[in-house]
Amino acid sequence: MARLVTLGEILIQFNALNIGPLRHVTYFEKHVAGSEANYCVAFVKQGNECGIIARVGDDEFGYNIIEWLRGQGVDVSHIKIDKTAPTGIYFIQRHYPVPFKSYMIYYRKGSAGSKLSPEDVDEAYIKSADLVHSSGITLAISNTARDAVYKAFEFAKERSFDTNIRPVLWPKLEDAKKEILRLLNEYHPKFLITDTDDSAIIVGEADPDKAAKELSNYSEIIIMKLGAKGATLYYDGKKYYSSGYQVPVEDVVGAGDALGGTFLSLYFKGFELEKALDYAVVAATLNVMIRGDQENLPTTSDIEAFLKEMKKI
Ligand code: KDG
Repeated sequence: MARLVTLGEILIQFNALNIGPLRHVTYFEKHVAGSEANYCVAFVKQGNECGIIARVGDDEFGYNIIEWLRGQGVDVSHIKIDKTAPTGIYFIQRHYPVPFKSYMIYYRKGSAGSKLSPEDVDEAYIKSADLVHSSGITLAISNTARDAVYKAFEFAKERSFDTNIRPVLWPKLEDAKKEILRLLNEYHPKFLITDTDDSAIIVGEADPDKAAKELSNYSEIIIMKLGAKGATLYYDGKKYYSSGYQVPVEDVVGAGDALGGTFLSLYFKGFELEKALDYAVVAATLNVMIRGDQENLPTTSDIEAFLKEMKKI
């Protein structure tokens, strides 16, 4: 069984029950979210192990996160309770003003999660993992969180990185570019998960093939997420496109993490890369059909049931 360790902020998500501008939304539904926690649950669902290094507040939301993730089979032994700051939260506005899009409104500045620091990174724990994963979100939330990623990557056997640029978390997009390129240059993570919005910022290319060519200077295996169209994999000079499925869309937030976490887990289970991508696209598809980032993450056999019945678009 493979073991993943991720580092990042775990958040409480309040997802609007109705679509439209939040000023007119009365009811919200609560979920546990945060990109690296989503990766962990997706990884565990395929029968592997995952632990997350993070901080939560000494509050109901912090305990909600720990209990939920423990229930999903995630190793929560390295989630610290920070008494000095609250658990970060965010709201999701859905399908407005652009249908099928979701908008995240964060209340996380100074949160416990952003206080993640190198002292939270246990060298032995990192060394026990087959893979260490983090994202551009963790580089953005604080200098100490960024330093924690560097420390973890230093001790990691193998690395994975999702560019996940959230523009509001960066003072300017130029900073996102600089910090992400610095990390890619220093560690050359084997797996790089990205999309064309992010590649346009990082390497100045929104064309997936051209962007992947640039990014192949840093990573061996690149996944370009293409939203409802699916995703393309680039490896060994080859390209493999896996198209998406037409399904009703409730909320797209978290779909990329579903895709990345499922792909990585199946890779470590010994799947061929292309088959792992096909399965990962199914995980992302199921993810957009509900509110919440983790509740619809499928097991391998759920994915197989889907593939038996559903046709690609
Ligand atoms: O990828 C989904 C995440 O963006 C969401 O769960 C919230 O982690 C989050 C963030 O920082 O945007």
